Amino acid sequence: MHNSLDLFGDRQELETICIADADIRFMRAFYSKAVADRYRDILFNETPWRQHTIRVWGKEHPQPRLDAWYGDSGARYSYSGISMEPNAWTQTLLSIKSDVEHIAGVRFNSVLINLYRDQQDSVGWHSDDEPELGRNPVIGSLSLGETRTFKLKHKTKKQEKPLAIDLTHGSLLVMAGATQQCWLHAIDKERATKDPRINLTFRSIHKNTGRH
Ligand SMILES: O=C(O)CCC(=O)C(=O)O
Ligand SMILES: [Mn+2]
Repeated sequence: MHNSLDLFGDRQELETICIADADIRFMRAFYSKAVADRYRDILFNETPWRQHTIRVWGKEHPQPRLDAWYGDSGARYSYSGISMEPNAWTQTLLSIKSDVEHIAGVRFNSVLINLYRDQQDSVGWHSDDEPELGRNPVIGSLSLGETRTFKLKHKTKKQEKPLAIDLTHGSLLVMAGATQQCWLHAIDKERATKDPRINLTFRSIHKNTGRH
């Protein structure tokens, strides 16, 4: 099923986002609309979504999105004090993983899936720089459903302009090189009504350092 030609979108171009201290590529039509619709619906319905509580400045808050973590057994992962044991891969996720690996040129052993239920869900400024991801991680980020704006800002160089990329249905963003070391990213809440959006960030956890 994987290699059939109509799996992917018409414009299989990998654009380079030219910014300093980063290596970011974007493929707008990674999946065709039909395939993206199907994966969006399957993942929306079949994922065991959870809402974590995070502690910020000593106060507990429900995270403004739902998520789920999948990976090879042993690919433990933690952020903001949350430690997650991965769910076992599904056939759907293994198919998607293999497609993303084909473009990203690396193998992944885990994926964090986020569900932004509506315009009020968001993710604050951060980088994917947890120690278990190693130095200069390659992150493959697939978006399904509503378009949301992915913002980037340089951590130290004020002269580097912040950037906003619309992550459309079926698009793939690949972040590599120094991107996580030098830039922060976020998805803001919005005022206009938004349908749900699912984002999958494929990652490679270095198992020996994952001792959280
Ligand atoms: O939803 C997105 O596009 C970004 C998600 C993200 O940054 C993360 O899960 O680390
Ligand atoms: Mn991130």
